[in-house]
Amino acid sequence: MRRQAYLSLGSNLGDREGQLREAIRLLESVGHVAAVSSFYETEPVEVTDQPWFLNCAVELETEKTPMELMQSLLKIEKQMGRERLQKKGPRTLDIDILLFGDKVIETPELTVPHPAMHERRFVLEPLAEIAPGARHPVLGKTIVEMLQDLPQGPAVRKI
Ligand code: GSY
Repeated sequence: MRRQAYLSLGSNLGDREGQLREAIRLLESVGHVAAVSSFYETEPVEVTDQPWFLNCAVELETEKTPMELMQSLLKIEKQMGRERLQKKGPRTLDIDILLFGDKVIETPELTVPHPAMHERRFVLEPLAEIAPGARHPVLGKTIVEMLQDLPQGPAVRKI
């Protein structure tokens, strides 16, 4: 069964744009890349003493289960040389599953919807471009509604 997943991609080390573009290319082997947002220059959150990120959102149509998708995304991150040196620190590539159809998943390995997506402008602004009316299955709000609820926060600039 083909499902619609929304992903957040980010990079703040090395050739950020090249890495995002290569990751999107590799995602074609995991499913059909149905939409890609603009790229956004974003101020880091949580660990603020690190380079600014380049972020985007992707809509992926896939036959994989959520766990299979997570494994495929980890493989792409690894293939692109990601090392986890510091928790929430700089990285060449990060791919998070934001939404997977209307599924709600809570396991030790994977939480969907992504537990922080509704608090992150760097996630919601790109996502609002490609899926403004997609609904968070737990909060019941659309992406645009979640974006409107956000206080002004760390900078997010479309490039
Ligand atoms: O969770 C994704 C990695 N990440 C980011 C990010 O992608 N963008 C911004 N602006 N800040 C971030 N902090 C972390 S951790």
